[in-house]
Amino acid sequence: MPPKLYAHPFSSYCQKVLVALYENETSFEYRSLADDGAMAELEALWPMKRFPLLVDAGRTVIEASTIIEHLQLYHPGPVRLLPEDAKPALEVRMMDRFFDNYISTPQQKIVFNSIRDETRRDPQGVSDARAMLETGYAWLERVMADREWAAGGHFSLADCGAAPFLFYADWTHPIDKRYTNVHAYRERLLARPSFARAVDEARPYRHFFPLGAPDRD
Ligand SMILES: N[C@@H](CCC(=O)N[C@@H](CS)C(=O)NCC(=O)O)C(=O)O
Repeated sequence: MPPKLYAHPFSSYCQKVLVALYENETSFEYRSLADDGAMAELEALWPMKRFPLLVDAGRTVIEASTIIEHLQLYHPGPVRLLPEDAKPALEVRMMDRFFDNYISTPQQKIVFNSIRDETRRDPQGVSDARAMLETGYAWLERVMADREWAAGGHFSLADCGAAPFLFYADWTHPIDKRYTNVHAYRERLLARPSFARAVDEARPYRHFFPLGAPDRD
């Protein structure tokens, strides 16, 4: 039985895993959370109701990064998303944490704030999130000065997350034009067939973007 992925095509964390699956053309059952009943199934498996979630041979795997590591262990393909050697793998994991904690987390904070009732909004939290994104962009600009991919010279787990997170971060808090290395990296990610496919699959849902999706990728 192929692994079963609970995911929504418009979700950044789900796209992170979809990129990994598409990189290796891994067979899987796509249980779309846009379909009736799928959310209830997800909740029965994982009361946090966060997605993506993978079910594979009786194991329930949570968290996008762990799912990608699981896929590499149990369904390896030609593209190694984590180096075999522990030292370069550590660099990949470090960059993966950077994109989760310092790009995606503040980006989501701004979006979630915007869908709250006006009386429950958090202007200080949003201002802190914008400052974190600015600091993150500036740091990444220096890191990407001599890199094609986030870590180790090859497309990796870190790029799987960077792709959707920089995609939505630029919609939410535009990356300044002076960050040319970050823009060039975002473009390379958009041109990668695995992510281009995830972006295409999510196009029908763009009207859901709470801040209003711009008329561009
Ligand atoms: N730490 C989780 C985060 C997953 C996450 O936040 N997913 C969002 C969709 S992009 C979600 O589940 N949102 C629904 C909610 O917050 O209730 C991971 O790495 O997989």
